[in-house]
Parts: sequence; C-alpha cells; structure tokens
Amino acid sequence: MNTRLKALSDWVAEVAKLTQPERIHWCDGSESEYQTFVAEMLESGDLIELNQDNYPGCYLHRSDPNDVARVEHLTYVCTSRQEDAGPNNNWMAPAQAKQMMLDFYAGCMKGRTLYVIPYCMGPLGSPFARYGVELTDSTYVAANMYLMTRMGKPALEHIEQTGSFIKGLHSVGELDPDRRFIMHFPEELTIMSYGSGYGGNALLGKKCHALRIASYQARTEGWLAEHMLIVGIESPEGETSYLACAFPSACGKTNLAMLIPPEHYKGWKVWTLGDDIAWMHLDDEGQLRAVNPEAGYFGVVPGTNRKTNPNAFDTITHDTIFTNVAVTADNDPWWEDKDGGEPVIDWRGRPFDAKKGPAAHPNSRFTVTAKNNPSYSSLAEAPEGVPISALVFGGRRRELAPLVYQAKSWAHGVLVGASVASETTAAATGKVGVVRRDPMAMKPFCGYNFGDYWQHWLSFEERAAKLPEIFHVNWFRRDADGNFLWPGFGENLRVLKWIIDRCEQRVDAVEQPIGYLPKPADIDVEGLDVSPDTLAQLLAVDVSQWSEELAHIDEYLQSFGSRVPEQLLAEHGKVKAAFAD
Ligand code: OXD
Ligand code: MN
Repeated sequence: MNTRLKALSDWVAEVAKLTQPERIHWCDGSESEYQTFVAEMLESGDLIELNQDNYPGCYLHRSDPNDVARVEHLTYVCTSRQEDAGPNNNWMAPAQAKQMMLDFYAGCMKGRTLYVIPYCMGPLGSPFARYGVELTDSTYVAANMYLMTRMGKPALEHIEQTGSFIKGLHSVGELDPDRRFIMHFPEELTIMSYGSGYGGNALLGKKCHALRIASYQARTEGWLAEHMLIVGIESPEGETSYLACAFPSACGKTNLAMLIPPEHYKGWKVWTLGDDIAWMHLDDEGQLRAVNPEAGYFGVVPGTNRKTNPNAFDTITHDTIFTNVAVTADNDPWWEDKDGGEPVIDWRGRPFDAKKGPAAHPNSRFTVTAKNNPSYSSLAEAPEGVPISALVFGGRRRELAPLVYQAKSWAHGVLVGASVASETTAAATGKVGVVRRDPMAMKPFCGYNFGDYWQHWLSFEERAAKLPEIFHVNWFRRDADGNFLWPGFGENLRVLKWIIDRCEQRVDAVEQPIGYLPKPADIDVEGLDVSPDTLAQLLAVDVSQWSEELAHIDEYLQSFGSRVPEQLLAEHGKVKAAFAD
C-alpha cells in the first residue's frame, strides 16, 4: 500500500475486498497524471476532444441522460437520531443505510480501477483547511477532483501526519436511478455515494464534504460552512471590501464572483476568491474571515457569454472539461446564449433538432481550475482567509423581494437568511420554477437540523467582536409582462456599492418593517435603461404580498418545532409588529 497510515491502508484494503477492482491507483495529483486520465478517457470515449485550435485542452463529457443533476430526494443525512438531521433532510438509520450501500458496493468495481484520491479543501497548510480521501471507480471523477481540489501528494502527507481525514466512497455503479443514493454519516465523518457520476453527487469534496459534513463539524467547532461565493471589491481609492453571498444553485453565484464593473465604474476592480462555498471563522480579534475550500469551478454553462460574464467566458476557453454541452460543425463547444456559432450535435450526441429541446442541457457544466480566472484574487490562497464586511442572501423571486435591503441587526439578519425562498432551477432534478424555502441557500446542503443551525448562526453575536452587516438582494424581480426589472450581471456592482457604503456608514437608508432600504437616489442608475418608476418598483415593499409571506415564514419556522430558537421567533414577531404599526 502507498501510505504509511494504517487507518488509510486498512480502509482501502477493506473497500477493495468489497468492491473487487481490477487495479488500485493512488493519485499523486501531478499534471502528468491528469494528462493520463484524459488520454484514458479519450480512448474509452468518456471524453471527446473539442477543437484544440480554438479551445486548447478542452474536452466534452456526455453523461448518461438520466444523470445530469443533483438528486435531493436520494440524498440522506444518517445521524443516529432522526431529529438531529431535521425535517430539512432525508434520514435513514445509519446501520440500515450502511447495509444498503454495502450491498450495492459488493463487486461493483470488477474490471475497473479504484482511484485513491487524497485531497485538501482550503489553502494547503491553512489552519482552516480540512482533508479527505475519496475512493472512486470513475476516471472522470478523478480528473474533476484534480481541477476542483488540491489533490495528491501534499494532501496525503498532511493526512499521514495528523491521521485524520473524511472518508468518501463513490462508485458510478450501473448509473441506475433506482440504485442511486448519496449518504452522509456526519457522526462518523463518512460519505457513501452510489449510482451517479454527476458533480454534486460524485465529486465528494464539494457538496458532501465541504457543505454537509463540514457544516456539521462547523457547528461543534464554532465556525460556518456556507453555500456562498467570496468576492473582493476594490474601489478606485484602493480599498478592498470582501463580501460572502449565498444564493441557491444556478442563481448567478459564479457570475457575481467574476463580475466586470460597468463602463463608468472607472478604477473599480473585482477579485474572485470563490464561487460556491465559504468556510468562515472568527479570528483572534473576533473578526469573521473566509476561505474558499475549493480550487476550481464547477459552473453552469448556458448563458455564459462575452457580455454577461467575460471573465467566465475567458476562463473556459482553455483547459476545461465541459459536461453535456452541444458542439458546432467546427467541433467547438456550444450552449444556449453563447452568442455565436450554431449547434450541430446536441448534448446527448444526437443531430441537433430544436423541436427536441435545448442543444446544451440547462444544467450543463464546466470544470476548470480557479487559476484560469483572470480575476483570481491574490489572497485566494491566503491561509488566514479574508475579513468579511457583508453577508448577502438572495433568491430568484419574480415578485416580493426588493432589489436590496439591509437587516437591522445580526439576529434580524439570521431571520432574513432563514426566510430565503427561491424558484427552483435545473441544478437539481425535479420541477423548475417552483418557489421553495431555501434558508441561507443551504436547503440541500445543511448536514443537520435547521433549527440547530439557526441557533448556531445566532451564537456568533456573543462570540464576535465585529460581525458583518447582513443584506438581502433580488436580481430577478419582473414586471407584469415577465420582463426583468434590473439588468443584472456587471450592473449588480451598483447594488454592491450601496452595500459597501452602508457597511462603511457612508450612506443613509429608509427604515421599513423588513429592514433598511436604499433611498432611490442612492442607487446609481446612470447610463442604465432603468426609469425612476422602474426603480420605485424595484424598491417597493408590497404590504399585502408581505403579509402573505410573513404567514408562510411563520408556518415554515413552526415546522421545526421546539428546535427553532426563541430569538428567531421573537425577531419574526418584531417584523410582524412593525407591519401592524
Ligand atoms: C452546484 C450546485 O453545483 O449548487 O454548485 O448545485
Ligand atoms: Mn452550489
């Protein structure tokens, strides 16, 4: 065995005995190893070479058409007591879940390679980094883990020194949706995933480790593992403010993290630290700081173009694995709203026919190292992370939620986060466009009872010296004809600027029952096609819509029974009372 850590070599041997792979490969994480994975997949047909003149180092993977998104109904948190997983998670008794998974795994790797992937989440050597080992029979997963995490030798060395790591076992199995489960055992720091090769189900460092297991650990250890991008906004005066923003899947986190300032924002710069996950800790001075546990992006492709997100567009023109996009006659990757080119072959590999649906799957993805990003922050690898000035929650809401508002206090901000609701997207299987409650954008990712999670959030008030201000944004508000009221993308900087000005106490606001709203004159709309009337609609708080919303929030909070913190209910009571005044 290729390790001196007995706990690891014993576990690999035990898994090999159960799954019976033809060979075992210990990943060293080198570039040449990645190239071997690519060559093997080109040979097996798991990857298709794209046009290397236009897209050097880019490949296309076509997944099984049944395996294109996260499967929330098949994702479980298996704590010993069901109430610890909470109504926000599917639950199965650990012994039963384990037995079912072991039955699936028996002999499942016959004829396949078992890859041993030691990985680090967070900057290598950072006190906030955490380590794991994924065992998988998928070369696609091994290649994606190379791009998404710090995998290989240095991670293994660290694991050997400390003896501690998260165990993740994955097999694509038969890719049969009836034999597919993503199981988490937070009390044992173990993940078992079977029957899917899709990112969120199979790249176990991401949602399974860095969110579900990490959120559970974070609660006991006093930190936060959140579904948040991390971005640095530098003013022309050279002052950089860091924001961490939580939006549900496929609601533009990658776009916001890579934002390009509008033309008349001369001298402004935006730096990306992370596009999906933030791990946040209080430092010795009691200041909240964030690191991004990931090293790459697994982003939604459709809609990315030179206008909406030039940085993302540049990032994915080389050394990228595309999953489920279409291709053009020139063998370039193609997706809806790419702006240029025509699809010839659709994501399933069939001649493109518009009558059969979109050319690229709506949840088609790119996997790419963060270092490809022209706006990659020089502090992205800083072991101590960056100080966070503002936490921003948001959802995709046609109505109700104004463009931006600020919570009145930390506890009120926790309520604002707990009350987030959003229209569902293609990132998970199921109906798209249905409004559901998605507290802190963590509905699919919190590894324990939301009631306890909110209490954990509230506890920061006592422990911190200076907490970030909390905001809520909604880029997706529409008029009666269904048109977006706000242009979004780079123009969102105008809203972020108000947020930063509020944090620095440079600008006043209007107090409303739901929080502090901008005075219309303080949202810069110069050069935009946003009339005073549109801005008024964007900032409107409709009392009858809000009273319905408050009743829903009540019902939702009550569904967590005695686990809901009294303080949260009291905050909700204050908002209701303010509307009644
Ligand atoms: C993701 C998701 O892939 O949230 O980041 O689904
Ligand atoms: Mn995500």
